[in-house]
Amino acid sequence: MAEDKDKNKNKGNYSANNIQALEGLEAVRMRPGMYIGSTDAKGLHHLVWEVIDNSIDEHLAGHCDTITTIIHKDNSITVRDNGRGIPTGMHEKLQKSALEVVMTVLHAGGKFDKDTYKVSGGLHGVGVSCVNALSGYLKAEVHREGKIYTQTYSEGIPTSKVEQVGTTEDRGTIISFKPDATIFESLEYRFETLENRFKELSFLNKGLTLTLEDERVQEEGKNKKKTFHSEGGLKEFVKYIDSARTPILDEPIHVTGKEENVEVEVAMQYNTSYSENIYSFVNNISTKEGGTHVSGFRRAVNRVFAKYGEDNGFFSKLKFKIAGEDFREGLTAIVSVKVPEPQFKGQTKGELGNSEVTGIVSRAVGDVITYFLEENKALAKRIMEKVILAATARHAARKAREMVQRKNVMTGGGLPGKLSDCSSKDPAESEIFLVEGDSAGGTAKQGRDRHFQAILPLRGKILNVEKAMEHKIYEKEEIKNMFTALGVSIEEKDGQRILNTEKLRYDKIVIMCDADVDGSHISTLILTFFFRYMKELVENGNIYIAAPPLYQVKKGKQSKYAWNDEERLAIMEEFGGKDDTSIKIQRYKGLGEMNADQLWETTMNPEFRTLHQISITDALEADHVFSMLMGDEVPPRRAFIEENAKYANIDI
Ligand code: 0RA
Repeated sequence: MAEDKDKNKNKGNYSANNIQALEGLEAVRMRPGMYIGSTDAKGLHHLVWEVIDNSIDEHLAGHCDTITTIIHKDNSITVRDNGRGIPTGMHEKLQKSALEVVMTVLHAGGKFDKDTYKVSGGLHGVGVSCVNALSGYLKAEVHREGKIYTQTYSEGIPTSKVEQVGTTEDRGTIISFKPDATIFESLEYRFETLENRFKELSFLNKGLTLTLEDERVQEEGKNKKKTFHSEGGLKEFVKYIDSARTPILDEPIHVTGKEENVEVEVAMQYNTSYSENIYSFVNNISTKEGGTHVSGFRRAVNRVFAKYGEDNGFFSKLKFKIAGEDFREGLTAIVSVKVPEPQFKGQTKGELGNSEVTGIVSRAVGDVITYFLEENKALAKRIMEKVILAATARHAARKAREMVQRKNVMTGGGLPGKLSDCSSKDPAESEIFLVEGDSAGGTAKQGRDRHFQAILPLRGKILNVEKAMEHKIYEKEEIKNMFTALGVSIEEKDGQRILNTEKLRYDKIVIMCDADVDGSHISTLILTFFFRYMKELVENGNIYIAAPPLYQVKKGKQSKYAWNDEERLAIMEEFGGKDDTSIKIQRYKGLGEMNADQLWETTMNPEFRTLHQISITDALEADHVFSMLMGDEVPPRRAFIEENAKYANIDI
């Protein structure tokens, strides 16, 4: 935070006539929602925020270090601060005490006078007069220049004159109010709600002590009471947020700066998690939707870390570009700015719009992290390693997917060269055979009915999806071909991968492999692939396994196929018994041993073939079998990447 002196340098002497009277409080009571958001529990608590904001402004102006809030038994509230006290002198234009003006004129409070208040705390900025209008009873007590003044109100209307009621050595303002029961749906204050905000405010305003006392609840014979105070400010805030995480830096990086009356304070820490947590505030108000201050912060982080990484050769082995988000994996940061005239945008007005703030934050943060990296080479290296890790993981999976899909789009659905497509464009009648090996592929191409049957030869072994991470999968020609040929794509919705099957080109996808051990291994592989990457197709019943015969049994011109030994023996019996030497048996070692006609007859012709439709349980089983075959479980992402990154070959 800036020096107090600096802050008050241009501060003109406040006098009662600085206060601009604007409009009556009738409007506030007519439409409370317009001023405090709502009349439910949220609006009820908003009254406290409004009063507190005024006291915080006093703190920001360097005149107040303690704010005490009491929840009374009847749910009325008292907020006391040790600021300068609301001025009590005569307001010349209105011929009233400034205190009365501040309390009864909407938007008075001095906040509209830029010279008087540099920083306004309230997002709504409606001021204490709104609280007054919405209170059945309110009492303002001012300790100022050795005297105590009070005035009471009901529904915002004075019920007494401003009176001097005594003398004092203290300074400050005490506001007591009871929310109007005819306006609020709920009158019950929640200790935790106030507590959470006070805790946040103590971090955001280091050195300020906030106390919350609840007269409704007794603890150890006394009122429940909590005090919030932070000397570390945002640094402590970051530690508090990250208390369940493992930090990477010894201490959070801390940034303070001031430019064009915009104050910037940032604290940031890296932890070993994968999530990004950026909290932002404008004039102590949380900006849930971010805005120009958060953009400025992100810009600085991206710019400085990217430059540091490049200048120091950290990224030289990378075959891809690092993205902004890679610098923010495992980053917790609080970005707090104080802006004299904040402009809020967005649906909930939770986004800062002032464009000049981006550059101001970016410069302040950029300078500090540049310096930090130069001064802390070892930590800088750790951060860079983390960035590379994040980038590798992100890039790998996402880019691989994108590539497959981009290619799809670029080629306008251009089909893989290896695909022998069918002539029908109607998915309902179309089938695709995924055939193990080029030679069997060739046979299938000759044997098929080209009207509705497409052939895509695959080298099945290539689909070893067990050891490869998702990204590796997409680098393989076979996989890309599969996506393109089928016309499906993976999309991300809310971080969830979903398969878009709207453009699926074939309703039947038939895996056709040799009927031997190898062949079954390959079907398992392909099935596992579908299970893991195109589960939707399995669920929809699009996946089939073809069943080529194992034997051909011949006698003279007679010929029959057998799918197992039992069938073979039965056919042999039929042809004259197993001792008949004229019976010839051919065992098909592979699809390639069949000619095109045979393959058509036995395996592809819908009239005679048997297709085994794959259910999700089959696929699950395949997945399980496969995992067993290949040994251990799919290694967790991090372990996997670390293991591979060790070999300095980031191209995984
Ligand atoms: C107007 C002008 C000044 C202070 C305040 C209002 C003020 C309002 C509240 C509400 C709760 N606590 C408050 N403390 C101060 C500036 C006074 C000066 O220049 O002396």
